[in-house]
Amino acid sequence: MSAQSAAASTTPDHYDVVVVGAGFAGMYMLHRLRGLGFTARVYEQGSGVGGTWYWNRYPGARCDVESMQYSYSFSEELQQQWTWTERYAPQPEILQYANHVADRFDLRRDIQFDTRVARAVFDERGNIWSVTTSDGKTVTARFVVLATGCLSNARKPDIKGLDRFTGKIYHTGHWPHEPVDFTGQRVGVIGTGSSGIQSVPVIAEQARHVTVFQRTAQFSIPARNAELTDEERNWFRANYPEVRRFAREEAKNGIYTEIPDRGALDDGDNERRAKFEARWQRGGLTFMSAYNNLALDKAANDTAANFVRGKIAEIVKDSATAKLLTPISYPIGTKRICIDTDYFATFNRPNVTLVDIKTNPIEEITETAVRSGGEDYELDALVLATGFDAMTGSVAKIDISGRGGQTLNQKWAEGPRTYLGLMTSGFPNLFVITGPGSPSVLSNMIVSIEQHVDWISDCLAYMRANALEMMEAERAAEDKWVAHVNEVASATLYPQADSWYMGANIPGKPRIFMPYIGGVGPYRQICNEVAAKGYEGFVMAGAEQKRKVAMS
Ligand code: NA7
Repeated sequence: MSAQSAAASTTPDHYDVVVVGAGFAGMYMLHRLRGLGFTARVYEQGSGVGGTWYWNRYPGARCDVESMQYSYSFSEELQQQWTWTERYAPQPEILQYANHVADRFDLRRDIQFDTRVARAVFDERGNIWSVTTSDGKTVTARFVVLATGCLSNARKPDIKGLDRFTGKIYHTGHWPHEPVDFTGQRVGVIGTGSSGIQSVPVIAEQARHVTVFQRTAQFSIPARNAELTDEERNWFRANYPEVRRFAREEAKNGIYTEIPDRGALDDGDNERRAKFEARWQRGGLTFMSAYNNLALDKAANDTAANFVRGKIAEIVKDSATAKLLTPISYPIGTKRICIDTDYFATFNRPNVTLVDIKTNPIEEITETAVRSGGEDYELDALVLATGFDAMTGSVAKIDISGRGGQTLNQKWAEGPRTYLGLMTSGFPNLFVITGPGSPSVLSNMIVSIEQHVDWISDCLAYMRANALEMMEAERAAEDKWVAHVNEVASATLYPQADSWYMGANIPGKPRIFMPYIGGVGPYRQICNEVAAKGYEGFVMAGAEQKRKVAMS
């Protein structure tokens, strides 16, 4: 960014940076840009901040990363002063936190709500983006940052007759703002991912009857959610420097926990069972950190999977239901593991029925029922817990046109390709936060968001200091990175599951393991090294001539 562009940026329709989305990524991006003196405009399609936590208001919605860790670390005052009330924060509290951050850092004045970015076109001669919003306005910006979220494009399934249903239809990822009362109703829930698994027990307490339509059984670990004590909060507050350092540098998934020193088959049966039992009793995502090879070795993975299968058999009284709820078709953890409160036990309630739509797919939805296996399940309301077009869905909704008029959707038709998950060749000055090719959804999202925002901020400051106005991923560097992302993924069990990580939940979507599974620590190091080598693998150019920046 040149001194001239800073002057130009004072006009109302030009910004140094346009940020798309005001979730946790967009908010922190704006805060950093402001701190560096850049002008920025954030467009947000919702009426408020919070992104995922703005939309996902379904009953029982809460984070599956512990609240003391699922929080920003960039402000010491914020992390010392904010009080989380539960081990896993419920959605309303996370949204409250997002609003608090927006107010505390005075972010709203640069965020335009209720506005979707419809189109972004790169002008190669001026190295500038034209960004058109849903209100028909066009602004220009030197840089565009996509902070559009990974699980933000709620997907309505293509089921025959869905629009005919006369009762209310809700999507967990697009839940109404006003309270929904299921009292006395027969409610159908389609989908048993995290959203279904969190909402079914809560809906079952209110509704007359809940019918759960399951296509694939899920592995789920108890959350063991509880009120946080002052002692627990204070421990984190006192130890934040080390907790955050560990999450960034040492933990594979950005979560502070013990790092396992051995594989599952290195222990005898009793010892292994005791370890799994301890993790099960503690609850939460770190169940999968009991051993260091659960994601790598099928025989090791089987020990964990069988442990959980045994728990399901113990909890669920009806053996046929227990069998149906038992995941058998993929290794544990290769579909995002779920964290629940009483999910399996809920099937012991007389008002809850499980329907196997794998064997008997839904034939159609009528005015009043879901029809499967020739049977009509009469319902008053239908909850679609059918997930998202993950990682690329929200980006794909924007018509983004780069060099030579190529669109991003054209370029990514066979699957997303990025360099470091941060940029994609042919689309200069366009950054993605927690995009495909970065640890993203495999990690504590806030750790990954902060890392990307900081990297992008440093990069923009570097460009300004060096009078550079164009940056683009080199094709060769991108190809190498994509190959590396694939290679690391294929060494794991992850590609064996039909998961949203693989794009498998969207008919026709290319099957590619989208996030980078190398771990947040090594990934951060790679990104830092790339920057230290003068942004190796990127082409950078000033206003006058295109030149590759030499190592500084
Ligand atoms: P998920 O994890 O994608 O789960 C969606 C569920 O909906 C899953 O059980 C799907 O079955 C099911 N589904 C999707 N489409 C259909 C159709 N057409 N018919 C029947 N069933 C269907 O989404 P969530 O919202 O639960 O969670 C997303 C992430 O948010 C989660 O992983 C956490 O990271 C937080 P399938 O397994 O594909 O057979």
